[in-house]
Amino acid sequence: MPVIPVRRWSGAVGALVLATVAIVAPAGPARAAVGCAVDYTATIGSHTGVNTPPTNWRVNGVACVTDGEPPTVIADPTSDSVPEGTGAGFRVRLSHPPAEAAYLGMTMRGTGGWVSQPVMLRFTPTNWSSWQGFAVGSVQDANTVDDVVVFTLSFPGYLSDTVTFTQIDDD
Ligand SMILES: [Ca+2]
Ligand SMILES: [Ca+2]
Repeated sequence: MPVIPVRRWSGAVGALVLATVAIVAPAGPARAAVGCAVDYTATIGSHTGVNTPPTNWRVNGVACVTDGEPPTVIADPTSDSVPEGTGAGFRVRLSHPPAEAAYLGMTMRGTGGWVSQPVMLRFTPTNWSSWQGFAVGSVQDANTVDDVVVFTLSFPGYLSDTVTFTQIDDD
């Protein structure tokens, strides 16, 4: 992991505040920042304090992570069974805050008849960690096939996630 030195920070004993930080990134093309959590240790006189890494740290506009994983769309559950003619659903959120609000991209691929809400889920720098629900329904069909549909959930700059629903056919 590259180490990017913090050139300047300021504070006052008794009210230590990380007021201004200048980050000098190595020259070269922008790359997804992985594992760029920031730790610092401050030693002032006889006092030593260690911070907790910020959750909204970004490098080159890309959200960093504190656990070594890249920003990702998180769906739950990622698979489920749906009795024919009934409903199910999933919930989704982001692993890290985005730089700006955007709509979740959603595509469906599979077989059989499925219905879903005519809504778009939007994530912002403030609601990114809150689960948002999405309902899906299996349509009654005349065949005896356990149809399957896969939802692919995408967000700009994030790894996608998928949710697979398998119909439990009742014919
Ligand atoms: Ca059927
Ligand atoms: Ca079927």
